[in-house]
Order: sequence, then structure tokens, then C-alpha cells
Amino acid sequence: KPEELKTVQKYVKEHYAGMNPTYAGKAKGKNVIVIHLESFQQFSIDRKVNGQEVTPFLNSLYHSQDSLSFDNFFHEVGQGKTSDAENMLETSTFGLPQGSLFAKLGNDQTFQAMPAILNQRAGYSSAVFHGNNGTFWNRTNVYKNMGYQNWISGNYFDVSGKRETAWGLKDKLLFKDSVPYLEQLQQPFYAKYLTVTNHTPYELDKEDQDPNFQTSNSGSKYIDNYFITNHYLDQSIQEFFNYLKQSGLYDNTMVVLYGDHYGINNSENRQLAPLLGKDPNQWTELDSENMQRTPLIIHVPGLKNGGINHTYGGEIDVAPTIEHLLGISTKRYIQLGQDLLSNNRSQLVVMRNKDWITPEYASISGTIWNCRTNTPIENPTEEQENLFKKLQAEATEKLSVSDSLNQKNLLRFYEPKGFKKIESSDYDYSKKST
Ligand code: GP9
Ligand code: MN
Repeated sequence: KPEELKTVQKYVKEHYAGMNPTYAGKAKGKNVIVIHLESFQQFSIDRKVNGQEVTPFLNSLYHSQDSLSFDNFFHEVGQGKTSDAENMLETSTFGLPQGSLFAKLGNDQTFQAMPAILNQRAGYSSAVFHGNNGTFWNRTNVYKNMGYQNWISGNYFDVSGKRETAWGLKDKLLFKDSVPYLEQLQQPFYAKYLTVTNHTPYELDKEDQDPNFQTSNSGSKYIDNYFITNHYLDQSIQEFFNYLKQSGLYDNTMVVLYGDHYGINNSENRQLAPLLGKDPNQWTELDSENMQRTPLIIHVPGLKNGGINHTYGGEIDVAPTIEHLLGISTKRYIQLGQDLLSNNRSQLVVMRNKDWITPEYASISGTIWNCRTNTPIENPTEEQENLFKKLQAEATEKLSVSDSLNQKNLLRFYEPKGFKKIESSDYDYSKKST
């Protein structure tokens, strides 16, 4: 066993935050559907434009007592964007400092990822649905190494003519056309939907736009279009929930919805500011950092004691949260995140570029900000200085542990109790894929 692996294991052991007995196992045995909301930011939740809600259906899920919703949840992606978000959700480890882990390492990487864990611990089948071709972000190879049984990519769907945008099959059609495949999955299943219509440049054919929705007039085409595709995304989710309810799947399914990363570039934030009730001339670096919040809504029909949780966390924390809700303990795995429902978790959120944020302070490109006053800290006390050093050291350590694990493919040498190593040759998606 290499020394580096021992260091990683020591780190994981020291940072294990346990689970919350109030919620552990609350979704045991349910199907799991993860819906990846492309480029969807938290500020769109409860947002009104021209007096009208942009995403009324997602808002209703967000406020439901059957949902565990998070309003201080941050994306933590690097250059791998969507693929980094996927990697974090599936493995609770970070993407790489440069490039995409999926693309760079995905061919030979040993993963101990959600589809394999759920299959081996609780008999889950698994599938990914996505309207883009199978090879984008090297997904076909990665999904085999993660143990995904089915990969229903754009190669399976009719993407002719106006059925797709630049990024693949339109979301409403993705949800609709996935049904025949979804219905063949043995229950319980773990299914992931990667939406794409709400992706830059946020262009959508007129006939797909809701004539009753009037978007903003912000001065930025990006922002105005963003709300249009946000609204379309919202309708597509609502239609899918209608299907889940009609088919009877709803009651026995936990649906996890999350935004993978920002959609509006920081360069556009000043034009966005007035829509958020802010003065564009007072916009700060910290305001931009605060915009890196994305939604996380875990909808468990029948839960009843959900609500909006203000804990600070990020994409790295989702896998243990889901596993604990399903009643699957995670102590034996190498995961760098902490259950978002645990009472013992750290409030330090680490970004891929070594920035970090807590409820009190944020470090942005080397400057420390006071989150309460929205000002940079110019003359820190000695006590503050020590605290900032400590937080930066913790952030750096978390990233370097992840990088050592992933770049040296250390899971090759790690055998968690009862875990059967995934052999990519056991998986064949070739039927229709190219
Ligand atoms: C492509 C889609 C977008 O298939 O997932 O990826 P992104 O550009 O957001 O990384
Ligand atoms: Mn993306």
C-alpha cells in the first residue's frame, strides 16, 4: 500500500462527519433520480422578472416540506465544468487543477462511484440520460469505469432538425423520450439526467418559448436569454414530475436537483445587479463569489420535515448526503465531502482555485473579505491572521489530498469492505452509440 494512500486515508478518517439520525435512511429503498440543472444558479430561485416568477415549479419544490433545500450550496468546478460537477457528485472528490478529470484520466481511472456503491450495497440498477453524443467529456469511458449499467446518450435519441440545440436534444424531449428506457430499469434504480438547453448562449427556438413569459430587458442578451431558458428548464422539470406522478414512480423516488456551475459570467454581473435589487457601482468581488451558489434540492415524497437548510457546503458533499438518506453508511469509502445534514460538518467551502468561503469570511484571489460587511479586510488582528492561515491551510490540504488520490489513481490500491472492483469490459453501450 503506497504511503500516499495512507495519508489520504488518515485525512478522510479525521474529517468524517457522520450522519444525522433524524434523516439517515429516510429515503431507504427509494429510486434515485439526479437531475443536473445545466448552468443553473441559485439567484434564479424565487426570482421574479416583470413581476413573474422565472421558475415557478422549481420554486415550489424548493419550498416544499418534502424537500431538503440548501441556500448556501456552492459549485466547486474547475475547467472540467459539467464533468467536474459529475465527478464530484459521483465520487465526492474534486476535479483536477487543470483540465477535465473525465477527459484526462477517465480511460484508466479506478472509481468507487455512486452507481457501483448503490448497486453493490443495495441492488440498484443505473442509467444516465443525456441529449449530447456519447463521447463528449469522454463520458462513455468514464461511465464504464464508474459502473453505469446504461448510458442513454444522444446516440439513442432522435436529435434531427429542431429537436436539438447546439448542445443536444432539448430538455422537454429528453425527459419525454427517456421514458421507454426508464421504464425498463429494474427498481430500485439510480438514474441521472443531464439537461442541456439552459447552456450558453441560451438560444431557444421561438416555438419552444412560453408566450406568457416576458423576459428582462437588462442590456445583456445573455441575461435576457438566460431567463428564457431557465423558464423552459423549469417547465421541462414540471412535465417530468407530472409523468412521475402519473406513472406512480413519484411516491417511491427521491429526486435530487442541482445546478452544476454558474451560467452568467462575472463580467455580466453589473448588468444583472439592478435585477437583483443591487447598485451596479457597488458590486464587489465578494458579490461575484456569492453568485457561485447553485441550487440543491433533495425531494423526498412523504418526508414532511424538510425545509431550507443554511449550512455552507458544495458539490463535494452531495454523495455522502444521498447515501446516508438511503441508509448506506459511507465511513468505509474515500470521500472528501461531508453529509450536508450532519451536525458535525465544517462550514469551510473550498473552490477548485484554492479560494474558499465560510459564513464569516471569504478568500478571493488572495484577498480576505468580511462576508457580513462585504468589505476586504485590510488590517487583520493577529487572531484573524492566524484563523485565515488555518482556513487556507485546510482548503489547500483538501485539494491536495484529492489531487494526490486522483492523479496517482490511488483507489487502485484501496479495497473498501465488500467492494467489488469495476471492470469496464463488463459494460457495453455500443448498441446504438458511436
Ligand atoms: C455537454 C454538456 C455541457 O454534453 O454537459 O458541458 P459544459 O460545457 O457545461 O461543461
Ligand atoms: Mn455544465
